[in-house]
Amino acid sequence: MSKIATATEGNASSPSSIPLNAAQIAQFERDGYLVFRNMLEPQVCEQMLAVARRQLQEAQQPLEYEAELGYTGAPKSLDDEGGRTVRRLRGAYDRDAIFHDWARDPRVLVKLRQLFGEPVCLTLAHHNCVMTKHPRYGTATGWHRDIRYWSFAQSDLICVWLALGDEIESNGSLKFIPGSHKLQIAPDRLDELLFLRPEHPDNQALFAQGKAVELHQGDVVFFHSLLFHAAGVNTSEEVKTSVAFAYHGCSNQPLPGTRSAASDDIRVTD
Ligand SMILES: O=C(O)CCC(=O)C(=O)O
Repeated sequence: MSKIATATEGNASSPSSIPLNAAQIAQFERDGYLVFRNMLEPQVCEQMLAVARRQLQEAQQPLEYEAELGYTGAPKSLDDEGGRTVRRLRGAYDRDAIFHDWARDPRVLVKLRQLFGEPVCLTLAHHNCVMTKHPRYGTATGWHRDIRYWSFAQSDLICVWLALGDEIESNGSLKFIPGSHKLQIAPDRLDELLFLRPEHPDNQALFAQGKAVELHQGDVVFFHSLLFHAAGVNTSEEVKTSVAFAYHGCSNQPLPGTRSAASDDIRVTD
């Protein structure tokens, strides 16, 4: 369990969105992540889970399958046993109003506006998904920085990750290396997919600093796109389900000709 201080958002029916205090802003800058307990009401989380389960059942596209990623332990092809195990329900923003509304939730946006210090944009190029970690065929994710998914002028995006249920060690909770968003990492410490090489001697001390961050239904974690993080496998019987969106300051534009530039980018605050 993370030892970092956390905030409880409390009653979402209140129209006011609680801004970050100075200590939280300093904590995000130092550690690269910030946890908020109970930001979203249980009944909304349950509604999201019901939508996600139905869409999984119906295999509603666009989907990303474990077999397509090819991480260790993943089915080798879509036609192998477990080959249709879903990793991401992609395009969450357009899947259902409940995800769309969450991406624009004032409780999230007021905080992002403070952290970026400028108007906030939502990128639909990656994340923008319901993440599922299935028992058995759901794979562990090695230590990486999410910036590998995007191409922006500055590597300064923030992922907002919402837990729809328990995320604990036994079902593959997230682990973070606090402060690692500020580290310069020599290219030879990374593999071709930009994961920290498990066998590289210089990476061992870094792995030892990893902290598991347990989340429960309605908890939210913000983390910087340069923060190294990882997650384990799901040894429970239940699918672990989370919602992930990514944001950037609107002056930080996607690089022309990239996938980031080809996707919609939506200004979500003044
Ligand atoms: O395995 C997980 O749940 C972590 C997912 C993740 O960090 C990613 O796909 O970038």
